[in-house]
Amino acid sequence: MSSCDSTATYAAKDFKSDVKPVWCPGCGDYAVLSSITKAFADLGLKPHETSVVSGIGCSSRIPAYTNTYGIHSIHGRALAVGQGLKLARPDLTVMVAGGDGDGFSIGGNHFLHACRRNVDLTYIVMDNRVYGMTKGQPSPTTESDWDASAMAPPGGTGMTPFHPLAIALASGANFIARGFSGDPNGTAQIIAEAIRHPGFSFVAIMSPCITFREEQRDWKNTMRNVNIEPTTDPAQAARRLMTDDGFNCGILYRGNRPAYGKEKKATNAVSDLDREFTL
Ligand SMILES: Cc1ncc(C[n+]2csc(CCOP(=O)(O)OP(=O)(O)O)c2C)c(N)n1
Ligand code: SF4
Repeated sequence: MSSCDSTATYAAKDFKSDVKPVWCPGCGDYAVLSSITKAFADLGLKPHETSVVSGIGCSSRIPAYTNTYGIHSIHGRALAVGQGLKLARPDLTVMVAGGDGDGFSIGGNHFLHACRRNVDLTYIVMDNRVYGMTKGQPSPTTESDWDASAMAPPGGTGMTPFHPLAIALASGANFIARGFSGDPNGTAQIIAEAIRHPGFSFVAIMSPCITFREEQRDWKNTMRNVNIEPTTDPAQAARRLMTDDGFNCGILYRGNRPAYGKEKKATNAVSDLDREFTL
């Protein structure tokens, strides 16, 4: 990260690194990167007070492209790393980001427990309903009959897709929203609200993989903003989510559970750790 002035204000471009993304031209993740950097700037954050943590996947390359602290961690473990970082450094704004394979398949158990633990961080999943980086295998959010890739079984997996937002709600997530890469400004606003909200905030961003799911280009005709007041009632949110067709964008649930660790500050003093491990 280049040096930062703690009195300066930073624009979205200042949160982009000099590394040129290697994503396929037209990948939705370019717009998600812009929404994230716009949200950081709109909130008046500073690069040296912000961090982006990811797993592995095309979408998980995002820490390299942001001019903040960053950890490009291990496939499926981004939330474990991000929660540890936030507990050790509560002064940092922590964003965890990655794909649907990373977050809901190998990382699925971390997702459930991050929702209920409620550490104050924002989790962005760029959902393209496929494993992009490894060339087109079905992910937990892939439609059960999708078999357009040589990597998918004929006739599809036959498995009911994972419903990330409903699962987040059932697991205790405090802020649940859906964005679309085709609406970068609207998505930036949602991300900014998610960062502002105390506790674990989950934002699923529908972000087309135009290489392995070309038909997702059509999402621009199906995604819609729902201008509804976010509910604080989990039962109402559950009804909304279970009757939702997967294309409603906006903040769908905003709970008010206190964030984990507000009272229990993590200590990273070496003497305390030494004492804990003394036999
Ligand atoms: C432990 C481990 N298992 C498997 C892999 C192989 N792998 C790399 S990325 C990936 C899936 C990526 O899909 P997703 O998270 O949806 O991200 P996308 O590439 O679509 O953005 C897999 C299975 C790995 N790197 N490490
Ligand atoms: S393979 Fe798909 S997800 Fe990966 S960079 Fe290309 S378009 Fe994006």
